[in-house]
Amino acid sequence: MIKAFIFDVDGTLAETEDLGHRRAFNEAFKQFDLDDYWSSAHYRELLKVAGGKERMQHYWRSNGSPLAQDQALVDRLHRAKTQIYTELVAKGEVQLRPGVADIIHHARQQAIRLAVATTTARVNVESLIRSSLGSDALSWFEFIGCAENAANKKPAPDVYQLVLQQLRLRADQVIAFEDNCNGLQAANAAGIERVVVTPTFLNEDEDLSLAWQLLEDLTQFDCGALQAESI
Ligand code: XBP
Repeated sequence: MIKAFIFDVDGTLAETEDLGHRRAFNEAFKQFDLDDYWSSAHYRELLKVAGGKERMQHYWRSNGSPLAQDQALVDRLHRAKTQIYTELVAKGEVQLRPGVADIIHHARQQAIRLAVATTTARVNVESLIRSSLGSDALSWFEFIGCAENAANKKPAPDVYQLVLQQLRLRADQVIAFEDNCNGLQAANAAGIERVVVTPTFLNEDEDLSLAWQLLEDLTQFDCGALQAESI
């Protein structure tokens, strides 16, 4: 019987990547007088590397730029980017994807526990949940696994393992909701077989064949089937 839903954030709860993170990276580059600019097409490639700092380092490394080695600059840039991102989200510029709010409300009604498993920073998660679901919605999530508490980012299983441990649940007692291949691999590597994947335009070309359910969006997810299963 399913006891918890574990949600990825970026791309799954909301299309944060292009409208939020990419814009924030570009704005931070400007603030630091860097010429770098990431187009949507380029960002689609860069997304294969999870984590904002890791993504910038990968980008400069592949350009042969010395900035890749400058950890202090990467840290300062990432702080600026996070500030810009959370302000964008707080202004309501990023909306939940279709069906997400309904599934969360359904879970609460059915006493299905809720958690988050993401590679992004905790403040980003808090900002999105507050602005899109209301100021008390953070308390609905029993545990938030995020960049600060998982050593290795997706596709490593760390964040999912940590969430399962915190919830004291087995992998077969949860459903994970993801949007991309890194997330699907991370959940599978933690032993979670039921992974519902709802890709966005940024990752629809990825191999998502190992998804338990591959859906356009979460309006297509059948909560009724879960009830039948638990009878
Ligand atoms: C999300 C990410 C994040 C964001 C940037 O991956 O890769 O790194 O793009 O956030 P997932 P930070 O959806 O698989 O969790 O800059 O805070 O790292």
